[in-house]
Amino acid sequence: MTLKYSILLPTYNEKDNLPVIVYLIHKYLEISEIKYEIIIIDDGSPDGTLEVAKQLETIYGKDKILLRPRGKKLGLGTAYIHGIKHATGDFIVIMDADLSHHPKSIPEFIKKQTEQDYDVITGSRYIGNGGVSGWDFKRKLVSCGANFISQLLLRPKVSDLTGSFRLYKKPVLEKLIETCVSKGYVFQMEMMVRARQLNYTIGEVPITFVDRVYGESKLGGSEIVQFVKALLYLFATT
Ligand SMILES: Nc1nc2c(ncn2[C@@H]2O[C@H](COP(=O)(O)OP(=O)(O)OP(=O)(O)O)[C@@H](O)[C@H]2O)c(=O)[nH]1
Ligand SMILES: [Mg+2]
Repeated sequence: MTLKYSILLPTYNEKDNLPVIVYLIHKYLEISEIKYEIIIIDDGSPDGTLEVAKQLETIYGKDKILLRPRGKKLGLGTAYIHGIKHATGDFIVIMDADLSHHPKSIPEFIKKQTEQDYDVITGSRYIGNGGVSGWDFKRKLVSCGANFISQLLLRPKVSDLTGSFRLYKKPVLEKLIETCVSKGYVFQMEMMVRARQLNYTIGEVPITFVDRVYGESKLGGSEIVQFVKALLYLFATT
């Protein structure tokens, strides 16, 4: 039996990015002969992302593109939960739709997973030839700082805690989501901390994170405060 991969794409105002990311996923997975479906969870984007998604559904087919929209912006965490409910794959890939995560890494994640039957594969900016591109000094400092402090406090043995480009065995992801309490940026980090607690095996693959090309970035002071609070909470409770 061939394994199937469900790729979750949460979107909010990604009308320019969506056709590109879907094209790239299609391209890289077809050449690697990987069986997949793309689940697009759009939260009522005012820019008309859903209309673009419908066109993509027509082009690539209903077996490849599944539209699971919600009426309004309800946040990333619940978008994943919503997407998983509709996933028919054995594995789930979670990635951003803004081209920060390059689909060419997906076959690399899959290869790594099969090497040792890992429960989770996470893309890492901090190992091998991984890295970031297009970030100013402040953003680099925030990301490195967040990762460094998290490493120090939580010691999760994963080099990139705050990243969000990952592959999970479906039941593992379901279990982790059920266990995690935090929302927002810190959610990705908690997933790794809980994965360690539950003795899941985690493999890492280097990725280059590229800053979003279209649309606006929203990392601000309140996100940072929220992150630090949640980090301390995890430190105290795990
Ligand atoms: N369905 C859904 N998707 C969302 C929501 N918020 C963000 N997204 C999507 O989730 C992914 C990650 O969000 P981003 O806005 O890129 O977050 P970020 O990378 O931390 O910040 P940027 O610097 O703005 O790129 C993107 O594909 C967004 O379109 C939401 O409330 N609902
Ligand atoms: Mg982004």
